[in-house]
Amino acid sequence: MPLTHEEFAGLTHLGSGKVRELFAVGDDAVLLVASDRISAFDVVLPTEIPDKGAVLTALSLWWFDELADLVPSHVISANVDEYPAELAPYTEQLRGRSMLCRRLAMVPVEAVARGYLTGSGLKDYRRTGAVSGHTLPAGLVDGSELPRVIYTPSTKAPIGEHDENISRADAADRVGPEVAGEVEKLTLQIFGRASELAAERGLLLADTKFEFGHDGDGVLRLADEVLTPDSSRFWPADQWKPGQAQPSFDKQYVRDYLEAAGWDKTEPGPALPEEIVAATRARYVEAYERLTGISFADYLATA
Ligand code: Q0Q
Repeated sequence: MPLTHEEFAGLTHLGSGKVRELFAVGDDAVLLVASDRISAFDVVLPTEIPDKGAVLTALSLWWFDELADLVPSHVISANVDEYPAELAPYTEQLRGRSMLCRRLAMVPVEAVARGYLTGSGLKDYRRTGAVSGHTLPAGLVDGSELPRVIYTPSTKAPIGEHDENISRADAADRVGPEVAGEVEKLTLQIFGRASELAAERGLLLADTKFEFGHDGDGVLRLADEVLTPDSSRFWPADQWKPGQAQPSFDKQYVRDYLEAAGWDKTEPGPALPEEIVAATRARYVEAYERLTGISFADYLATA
C-alpha cells in the first residue's frame, strides 16, 4: 500500500500533501516524508512509482545546497542515522525519502515564478489578459515563453482545492510589504539560477512554487520541497512547441496512458501497468541525474 501517515502511527502528524506527509518532531522541528505516490490530473493514483519519494528528496537536498549562497534553508539533516531517538523505529522507512527540518512560521502565500505561460496562469490570462496583476502581451498561447519571468503569488488552498493567483499587492496585504518584497526577490533570483542550470541540461523550467518561513530568530528560510517535478513544471527543451500542452518531463507516460485508457479523471484512477511504472521511474531518475550530475544509485548508497 502507498506510504501513508498511518505507517508512522507513533509520530505527531501535522498534515498531508497529495504525496507527502509532515510530522512534528519535538517543538522545534518537523519531518517531511516523501512517498512513492504519484498524482495525475489532481488525483492520487493507486499505483506507486518505486523510489519517486527518494528521487524528489535527493533533488530538493541538492537544490538547497546549490542555492545556499542565495537563501538559507529549513533543513537540519537528511541523515536518518542522526535523527532524534523518537524516529528510530522508522529509520529504514525514512531512509533516503525524508528531511528533518527546523519548524518555521510559514509565510502564508505560495511563491510562484513563471517563465512560460500554462496552467492557472494561462487560465487567468485567457480570462483577463493578466496573471497576478501582470498584464501580458496579446496573442500568447499555451506554452508561450513570457517576455520576462513573472512573480505570481497565490493562496495556499486546502488539499483538493486549487491555489488562487493573487496580486503582489494582495500578497503584501497578507504578509506585510517587507516580507512580501523579500519573498518576491528571492523567488525571482532562485528561479533565474535554476532555469539557467536546467536549460544547460536540456530542460525548460516553465514555472515553480516555493514556500518560505521564518525561524525562531526571524530568519527567512526556503522550505518545503524545492525545484522538483512535483513543485515545478519541467519540459524537455527539444520538444517545446507553443500552442499546445507541453509534454511533462516526468508524467507524460502516465498522462498518455490515462488518456488512452479513457479514464474520466475521477478517483480512484486506474492501476498503472508495470511498463508505465518502470518508464516513469526512469524519468524521475533521469531528471535527478541530468540536473545534478550525480548518479541516483550513489545517492541511495549514501542515504
Ligand atoms: C510546512 N508544509 C507543506 C506540507 C503537508 C508538506 C507546513 N519547515 C516547516 C515546514 C516545511 N516545509 C512546514 N511547517 C513548519 N516548518 C510544510 C505544505 C504539508 C505535507 C507535506 N506545510
